[in-house]
Amino acid sequence: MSVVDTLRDIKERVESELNTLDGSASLENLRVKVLGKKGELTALLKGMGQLAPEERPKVGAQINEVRQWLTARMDEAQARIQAAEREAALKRETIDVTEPRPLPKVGSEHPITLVMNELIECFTGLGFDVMEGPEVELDHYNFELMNLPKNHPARDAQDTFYMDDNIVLRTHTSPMQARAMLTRKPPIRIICPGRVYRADEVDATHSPVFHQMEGLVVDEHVKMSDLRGTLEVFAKKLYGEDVTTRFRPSFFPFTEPSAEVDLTCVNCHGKGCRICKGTGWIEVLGSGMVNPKVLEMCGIDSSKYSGFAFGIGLERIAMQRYGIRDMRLLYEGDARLFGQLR
Ligand code: 2U9
Repeated sequence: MSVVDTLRDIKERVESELNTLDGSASLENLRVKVLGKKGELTALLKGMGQLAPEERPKVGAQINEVRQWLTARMDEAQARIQAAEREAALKRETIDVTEPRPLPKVGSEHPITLVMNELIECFTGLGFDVMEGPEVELDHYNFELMNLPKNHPARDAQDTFYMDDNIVLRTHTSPMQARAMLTRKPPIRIICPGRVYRADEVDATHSPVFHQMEGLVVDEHVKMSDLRGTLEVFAKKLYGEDVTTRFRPSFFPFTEPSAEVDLTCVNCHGKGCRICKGTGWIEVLGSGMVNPKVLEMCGIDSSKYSGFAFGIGLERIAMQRYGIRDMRLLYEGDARLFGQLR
């Protein structure tokens, strides 16, 4: 076949192959096969040695012309193929923002936090301030000012963790109330929520770390009926209008007189059931009139002022409210439990 025929043949073949290419890889193969170092066109150039010297310039020019033509056609094809490939990739990789996907797992606030916030809401609505303070306390604030001198038998019930003889993990948030009395003038109306500690064994109803909220009111003419009225409002806000309170005599060194406060059982509304062990009442908190000795130790004139105080264990409220039977569940952080609570 003459060089001219071969060139025509190559042009026709390349032309038809360019129309049926299925991607940039096969275009590259074609380019190498025709224009590469060992390609068909290079072979033709190498074969020119066998031609008559006078024919060489003409044939050389023809081969170069075809090379330029082929290069231009392949560049065109490359641009076309790359555009198509980009288009296909865009289609393939498009994100469908309307496609439903699994919802992220959402937890909730901890049951203790839920209860604490609810109580704070209730008491701030009644005009109480919130006061927080250190969990590591001086023995003086935690015990002495609360009328629990060293060797007092009631210290047994509030055994705690001693850093040294004078520094303890607080057993109640009462030290903050002592600080309030020492630094403020009556009228004082505060609640002190927070974490407290006792040297207790862990079981379904006890933990060495737990939470409470204490309240304190000091003013002129504060009476036990003010305590009862305040706790009645609290009971109804928290559990509903048909709930009422029952006071039973009790003892705390820091209050005199002292009372345990029961609320109508929310489960049976006072009829008696398994939850209230048939009594119709549920024990919820402790309270009393602030012991005049405590007032005096905290710099308040007990002949002019009186006060009431109460203490609420938050774990117990959370367990009643959310039907949690074992206190340990509150500290395990299992999202399956907390995810259910709102
Ligand atoms: C001052 C004077 C008196 C706080 C009080 C209780 C009764 C009480 C318990 C409730 C459940 C502790 O968390 S609990 O186990 N507390 O029964 N707390 S009166 O009395 C005070 C506080 C501060 C200055």
